[in-house]
Amino acid sequence: MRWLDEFFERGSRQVAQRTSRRSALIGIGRFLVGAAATLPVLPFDRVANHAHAAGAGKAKRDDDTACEYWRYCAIDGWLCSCCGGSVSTCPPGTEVSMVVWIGTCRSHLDGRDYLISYNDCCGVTPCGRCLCNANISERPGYRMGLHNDINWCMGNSKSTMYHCTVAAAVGIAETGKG
Ligand code: ABN
Repeated sequence: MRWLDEFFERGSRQVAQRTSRRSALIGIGRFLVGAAATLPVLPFDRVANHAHAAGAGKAKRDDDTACEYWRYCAIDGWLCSCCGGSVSTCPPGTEVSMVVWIGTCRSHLDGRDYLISYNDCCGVTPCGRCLCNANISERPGYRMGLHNDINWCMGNSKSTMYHCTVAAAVGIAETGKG
């Protein structure tokens, strides 16, 4: 059995010559990094978080003091519903702008597209609460009719001071499909 002893001795010497302690540590490190990346390390519940986030998003589409509220899809300004008014009424002491910005927003409630009139409320210093800047379908300033970063109070004769913006649904957008 001497040949068997020599065979294993030769094999172990070759392995020992080819590998060092450093390369063994590198191999173990690589294995651990690979295992951490491919295996689920801790058994925690990710589904609950997603369900909560989806619920929060939907709640905000119904909350007229949140920028995610469905009628604010093309708004740029302070929300009057955070400033003593509501989604469609100006706060007491202000007057509604004569000029408006019209946007089209899809309601998640019935899936239809609505024309939304974004009027500014004027005559009092800027409200400063709940600034929203959604700007869907807005175009740069040189396309005047398609730009919403404008003080619509400028058309009022009494005062051009901007306070906040309301979003009144004024019609249903035609699809053109008949
Ligand atoms: N339409 C809201 C607004 C007012 C002043 C300046 C920019 C935008």
